[in-house]
Amino acid sequence: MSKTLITSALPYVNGVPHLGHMVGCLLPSDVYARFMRMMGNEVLYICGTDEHGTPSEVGAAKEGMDIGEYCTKYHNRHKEAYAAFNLSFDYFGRTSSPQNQELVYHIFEQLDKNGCIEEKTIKQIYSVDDGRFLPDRYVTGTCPHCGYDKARGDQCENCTKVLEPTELINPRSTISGSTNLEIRETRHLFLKLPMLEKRLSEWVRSKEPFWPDVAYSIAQKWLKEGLQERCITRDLKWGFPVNKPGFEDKVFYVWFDAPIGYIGITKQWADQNPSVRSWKDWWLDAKDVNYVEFMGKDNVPFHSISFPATLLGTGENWTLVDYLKGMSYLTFEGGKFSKSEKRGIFAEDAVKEYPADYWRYWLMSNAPEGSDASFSFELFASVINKDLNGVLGNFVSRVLKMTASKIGEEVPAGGEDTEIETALIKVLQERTDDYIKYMKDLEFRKALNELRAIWVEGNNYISAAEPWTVIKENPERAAAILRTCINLIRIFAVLSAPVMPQTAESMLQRLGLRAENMPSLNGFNVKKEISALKPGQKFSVGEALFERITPERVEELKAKYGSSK
Ligand code: B3M
Ligand code: ZN
Repeated sequence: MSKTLITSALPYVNGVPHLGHMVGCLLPSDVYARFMRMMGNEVLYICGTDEHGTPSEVGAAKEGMDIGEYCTKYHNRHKEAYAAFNLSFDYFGRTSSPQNQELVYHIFEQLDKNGCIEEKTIKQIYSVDDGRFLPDRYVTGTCPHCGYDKARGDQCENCTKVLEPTELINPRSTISGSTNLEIRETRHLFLKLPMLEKRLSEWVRSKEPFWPDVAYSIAQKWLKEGLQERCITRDLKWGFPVNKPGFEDKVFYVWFDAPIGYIGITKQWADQNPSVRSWKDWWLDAKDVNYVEFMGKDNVPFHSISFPATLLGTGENWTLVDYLKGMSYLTFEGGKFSKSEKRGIFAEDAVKEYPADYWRYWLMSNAPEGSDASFSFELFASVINKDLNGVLGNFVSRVLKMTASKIGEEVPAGGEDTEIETALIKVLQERTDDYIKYMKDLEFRKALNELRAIWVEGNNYISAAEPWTVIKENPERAAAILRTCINLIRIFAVLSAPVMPQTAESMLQRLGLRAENMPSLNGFNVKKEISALKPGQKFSVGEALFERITPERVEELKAKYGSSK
């Protein structure tokens, strides 16, 4: 069994996740983790909150809370929202854990020992009114590259360029809005990326055929522009204090400790679960690990350049990413999700309106893979009504109701298959193979297209076979058709399970089956699976699988969650 390590970018603990965050890394990583488990792989799926740095300091100050308590409060909120979305992490940890601190210190010591760290005196923005240095997000201003006027000191959200606060035009303090800023000198530690450039570019080149275009081109662009030394310490209170004499009053930069957090969180998990593998089996001198990372495209530079360089610089044999899935953005009703402007639907509210599977299905079939995608309640309603109600839900209820009323609540016996079934098996096998291939290749939109097409084949089959007509003349043959249809429900449940786990479970339950006993997707054989449910097996019709979303509800949702108009 091969080992698949999956990480989703660690969401900043401040604030709560909206649909854009969900589809930007969390949900696709979950679908992939579920899929890989169903393929029979040993999967470790890790995520957690990114707790250090200015975002948390700013957030805690806004709420007037102690920063540690603030992080715990929001860590729990993230955890609950993801549980409600059925994200199947093996562990959801925290970058502020002692385990992460231990790893950060170790990695830093190795880098320092190998001459990859340099001390430099630099000029930093100091706010006279706030009485402090203003690193990273404590400064807002105009991006020198694209002119975006709300660029943050660490990165421009608009053009994704990584910035130094001093590069911003018209800088102002994020804390007070003050423009009474001075440049003062302070001493910091830098990671000597130029020294690692050659090894790094060889490594990036070795990934060429495997990384999706976005990720590979971002990494190449960075390498072409030439790597610069990156400051890895900050004048902040919140963070891991630097373990080097003379720097104890500074902390490590959040982007230094956050990716190491993937390893730290694995160690947190292993420490709490003595029966599982050692964290090293996944991360250090690990064998047969295929490591897949999910993230928004603005995170790609950190994952394809600075984090791998950090690990390479230790001279130790750390697991490096094999496949990096960088997602584009999801917009809300044509604009940005914005908490402050009360626009956009947040994960914890979304599941109060409709079950998680509605959102999971919509988001995955519209995943912003190649380019940005846009969410609107109209689109949401139309997809749910058409695909989930009209195709999948309709098939399930039609088949079970008809069988129950004409024959009884059990898989019917008798009758022979004909060439219609042979043709059905052939087309379903082709589509299933494609579905599995796209999932393996992390091409989610294409995979979801196939999944929908598989359900459509069920409807085509029942329309062509017409059991409701056949039953009058030839009840045996009608029994065979309905038996095939009930088996299709099971097949649809199994294939849909990575995307819609609760729906799959509900479909299986109706057939008296349990989700734990689903067949492997590896080598999934339609011919075999289509007769897995034998005559006599009891079923129950149950409620409709999905609810239609009416135009009135759409208006209601728009009024409640805003639209950008
Ligand atoms: N917290 C950025 C973000 O949430 C950052 C990711 C860290 S991954 C190690 O977009
Ligand atoms: Zn910019």
